[in-house]
This record gives sequence, structure tokens and C-alpha cells, in this order.
Amino acid sequence: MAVSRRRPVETDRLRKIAEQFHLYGDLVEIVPYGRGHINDTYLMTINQAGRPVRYILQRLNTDVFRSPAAVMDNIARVTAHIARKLANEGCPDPSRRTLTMVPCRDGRRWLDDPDGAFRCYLFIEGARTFDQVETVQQAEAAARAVGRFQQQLVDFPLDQLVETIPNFHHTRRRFEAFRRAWAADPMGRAEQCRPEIEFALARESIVDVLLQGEASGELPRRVTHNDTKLNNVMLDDATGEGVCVIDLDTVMPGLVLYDFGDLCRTATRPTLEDEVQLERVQMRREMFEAIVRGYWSTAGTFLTRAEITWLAFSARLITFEIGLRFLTDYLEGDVYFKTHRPGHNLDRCRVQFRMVESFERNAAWMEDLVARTAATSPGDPS
Ligand code: ADP
Ligand code: GN1
Ligand code: MG
Repeated sequence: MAVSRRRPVETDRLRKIAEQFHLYGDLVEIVPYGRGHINDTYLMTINQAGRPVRYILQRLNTDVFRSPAAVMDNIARVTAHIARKLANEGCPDPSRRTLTMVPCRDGRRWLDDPDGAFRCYLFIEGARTFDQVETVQQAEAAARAVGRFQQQLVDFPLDQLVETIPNFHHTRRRFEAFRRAWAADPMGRAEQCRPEIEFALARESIVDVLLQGEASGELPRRVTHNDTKLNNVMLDDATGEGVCVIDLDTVMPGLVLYDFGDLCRTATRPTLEDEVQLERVQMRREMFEAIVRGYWSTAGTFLTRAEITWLAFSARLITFEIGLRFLTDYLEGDVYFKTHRPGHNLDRCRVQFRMVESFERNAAWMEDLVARTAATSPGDPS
């Protein structure tokens, strides 16, 4: 049975775990890697007959993902589908353009170890992720990659995927969870975040908008990523191109709008997600333009009118939803997201809410830009 992710894994144990994956060569080192909020990620180097080869080793957070088997099945199916498509298109390097799992020596996809649920991926070389956007080219490339990812899965049967975290983007439920946390106030923190609580309460009316569109059938359920923050897209070191969309744990049926919105949340602000100088936090129009341009170039081939209509709004909604989640976690005592300092979740919440305000102020401009772009013909220039 997997143990709580909160207990760190000793290096010796990690080495034993690594040995159980189907790797050729001698283990050189395993070091913590990345800045995800959920899983524990390690960079592992293997000396393969004189050549260093790198891999990603990850401990899945089983407090969050209750069924590692379902998560790994989803990922296996989706990555096989994409790899097949890439190969059919004559792509010379599919193993760099979608995640590739390295199985365990016994053939299983993941390791059910007393220290947790582990898996191993090929390390995607010559590319990296960014926690904060630096150039419009990066925003455009990431958006093109997200649109392409959705496009590659447009013919993937929804019923082959398990909903690994039910109601992940059910904004109404997220709102009710926030309200419960506020009412219970187990840490006595509510007083400290009065302005954020007021902010959230004042926006309750937006939480149902996309859910209603989904329920009425106006907005189609598709295979979506559901966690397309900027640092889940690897950008090529040499060309800047979006090479691979990673972190596929939440691939499930959903709305494409959540993916588009989450990229806007994370790639239009000139700061990190936990910036404390709130006056620096705002939506940069040139970044939004780049995201719309990039996303349209790949997703424009399949988006419906209704989806296009809600693109600009989705940035505001998803940013609000994730702000609510950070606030809820702060009120509950930081039990979900990894935190690295006191008040970290509240700082993150404040940044999201600043972004919501910025999206609100720019709503008409954003909608107009999306409409103008959607009047042009899409096409993937990459
Ligand atoms: P989390 O779910 O905790 O966010 P991720 O899967 O996003 O974990 O991994 C954390 C970081 O590790 C990523 O942002 C990326 O920089 C790096 N990473 C993950 N998978 C790979 C890979 N296959 N190749 C290279 N780097 C990777
Ligand atoms: C988490 O795993 P990571 O860091 O890419 C979270 C997302 C949030 C995001 C906020 C499974 O993503 O939903 O949007 O933090 N993942 C999960 O930065 O809850
Ligand atoms: Mg991640």
C-alpha cells in the first residue's frame, strides 16, 4: 500500500526503486527535479556503457490520485495514440514529442512500492519548461503545442479514459468546497483572508457558466489535458518550439476551454504564480495575443462556434477556480498543494485573484481579439 507523499524517500531507497525499472546500465545519480505542486520528481542519470542517459523518475501523489493504475492506463493509451499518429505522419522523433514510459522489469507500467507509486519516463532532452513566460514566442509556442495536443486526441474515444479525479474542473463544487472550508475554518485563518473571501463570494455567479454549456450539450466533452500550466509544456532549447506537453496525470474527458484558460492563467502574467508584489501581476496583452494566435493555428481546425465564444471567458473562470483552490487549501491548513513558506497558498491565491481582475478589465478586448482571430483560417505554420 502506498504511503503518504509527505514522507521523503531516502536516497538508498530511491536507488533500489530505480533498479526495478527496465533500464540498461549503471545508476549514476538521482536528484530531486522540477517545481510541480503535486508529485515528487527526480532526475535520474544512468551510465549506459559509457554514455550518460537521463530519465525522469516520479512518485505519484496517491493522496491526490487514488488509483495509480487508472492514471497510468490513461497515460499509456493517450501516449500510444499520439506516438502512432506521429509515426504515421513520418515524424522522425516521436519519443521526444510525447511522453514515453519505461516499464518495470516485471513488465508492469508502474511500481507499487512501500514508499509509494513510482513510474519512469524517458527524459526529453534539448528542451525545458518555464515557470514564468519570458517572450511572446514562448507563449505562442506553448499555445500551439496545447492546441496540437488536443487536436491529436480529437478522435480518441472518450470512454477509454477513466476520470481519475472526478469533477476536477467542476467550478461549482470547487466553490462549495471553499465555502465549507471557510465555514469550518479549522486553522483559524479566515480572518486573515477576509478580502480574498469577499472577492470569491462576489464572483459566485460565474462558476456555473461553462458547466451549463456542458450540461446542455452546447460545449462538447473532449479528451483534454486539464493542467496546461506553462511549465507542463516543454519548449525546444534551439528553436523555441513546443516539443511536448507533459504531466499527463489529469488527461480525461473535459472541456478544451479549461486547457486554453489555464495557459492564459500561467503565460500572460510577467511574474511567478506566487509573486508577492501584487502590483506586478497583470495580464499582458501581447502574451494573450500570442496565445490566441498559437492556439488557433492548431486548435482552429476543430473548435466549434460555441467553444470559440467562451475562450476569452475561460481564462477568467479557470484562474478564479484555481485561486479558489489555493484559498481553500490555505483555509484547510495546506493539505493539498506543496508549500514552501508560511502563507504560500494565500500568496498564490492573491496572484490568481489579481489576474481575475485583470481579465475582467480586459474582457471586451479579449473577446474582440478572439473573434477577429477566429475569422481567419487556421493552419499550423510549424
Ligand atoms: P508535477 O505533476 O508535480 O507538476 P511534472 O510531471 O510536471 O510533475 O514534472 C515536473 C517537472 O519535471 C516538469 O515541469 C519538467 O520540467 C520536468 N519533467 C517532467 N517530465 C519530464 C520529461 N519526460 N523529460 C524532461 N523533463 C521532464
Ligand atoms: C497542480 O501538478 P502541477 O503542479 O502541474 C494541480 C493543478 C493546478 C496547479 C496550480 C493534480 O499542477 O490542478 O492548476 O497545480 N494539479 C493537480 O499551479 O491538482
Ligand atoms: Mg507539472
